Amino acid sequence: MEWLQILKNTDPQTFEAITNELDRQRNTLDLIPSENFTSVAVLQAIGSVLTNKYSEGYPGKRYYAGNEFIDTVEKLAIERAKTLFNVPHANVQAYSGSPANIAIYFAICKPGDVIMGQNLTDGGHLTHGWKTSITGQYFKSVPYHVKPDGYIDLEEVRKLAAENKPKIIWVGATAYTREFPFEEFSRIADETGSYLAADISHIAGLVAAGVHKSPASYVHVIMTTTHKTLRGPRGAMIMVTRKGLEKDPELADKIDKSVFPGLQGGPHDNTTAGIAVALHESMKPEFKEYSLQIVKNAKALAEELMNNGLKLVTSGTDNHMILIDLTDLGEGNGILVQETLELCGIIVNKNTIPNDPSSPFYPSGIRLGTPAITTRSMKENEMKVIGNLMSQIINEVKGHQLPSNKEKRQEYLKKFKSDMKNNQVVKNVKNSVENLCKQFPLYTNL
Ligand code: DSN
Repeated sequence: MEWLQILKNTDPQTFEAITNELDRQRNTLDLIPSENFTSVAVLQAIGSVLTNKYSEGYPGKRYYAGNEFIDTVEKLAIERAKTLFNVPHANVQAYSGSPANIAIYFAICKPGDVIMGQNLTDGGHLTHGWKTSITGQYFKSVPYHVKPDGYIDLEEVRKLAAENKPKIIWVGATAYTREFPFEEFSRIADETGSYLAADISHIAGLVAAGVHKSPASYVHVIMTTTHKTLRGPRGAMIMVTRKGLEKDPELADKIDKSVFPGLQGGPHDNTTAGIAVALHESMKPEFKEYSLQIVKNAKALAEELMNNGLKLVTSGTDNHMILIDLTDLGEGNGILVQETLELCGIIVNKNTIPNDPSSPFYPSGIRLGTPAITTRSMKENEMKVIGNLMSQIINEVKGHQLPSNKEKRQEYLKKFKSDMKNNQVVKNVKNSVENLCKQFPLYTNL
């Protein structure tokens, strides 16, 4: 940890927390599909002196002096985004995915307009119109759903769009394991005159590498975060397509004005530099190999879980993600599986499944994915091992049930975790995970 020596001396407490987190990342299996490990080059860019600068405005049009080199960095990020995603306009300043989506609404919609997105419990994102999000309160949200087989119900999308004439339709989700049907959505949006926005936060790396179909020729605007499969720093980009500029030649300008001065002040220039570096990395042939392997790994892991008798939403995956339907274990038991896996060093997140009989906080599913473990160079053989270890743990959770009385849940969970810590299968799996992590070391150059 030579790179943090100065921090160690000035603030030992923060230093210790950071080094503990590094150890945690090294010694556990990160299966959260929205997480990844950036390169050290990206870490250097985001830890650079660019954090010191204010640069409200855009390259060549700033409100402060001294932005010569910031302009260079932002232009690099913009040009790389345009090339990689084949779009005529990119804004790289949004602080993260949710504010970027709000900026898109601010550019296109007025309060009270009808918006359509994939329902949250069907895999959609909060900012696509869920009731607790500002987007579900300032707009009239008409959500669409998935069919019993877990695939998006395109007939329902067409029917709801025809009836409600939404201003904007979202295609993209946070918990969807199949290719997004951009072309079909584009026909529907064209029929109703709606703007079509693709939220490709989860799959951006796959799209950049040509491993998932690109939405660029089908939608008007694309939003992506930069830290998931794209493997950059925490941030976001909003891109306007040729189709978007045909629909509204001022759309690019409206998006830029919506981000600044509409919603944000100065961009985080160190993050912009990290995005530029990540985009540069994702143009390399190795990134295509990496992205192909993410999908191969997800398919291999899905196969192993199903071979062990587990039920997956859509019975498999096309991308980096897998959703396990745990309803056979009883309602709301996603948390029991998440907590037990964490005791073994396998990090996943509890998630709703379509038609979840329980709630988003105590859902009946588990969401997992392969971007981070693929960054560690794991391949299909390791997926078999991991799928088998996970299945053993899920088997151990069988027979346990989260109380339906909400007040009893915290106490139950405490006792459940302390019992599971002493479970022999949990101990064995923990050992296997530690061994696997040692074989695939992380950040060896830090
Ligand atoms: N939190 C992100 C995810 O995990 O998918 C979405 O905002």
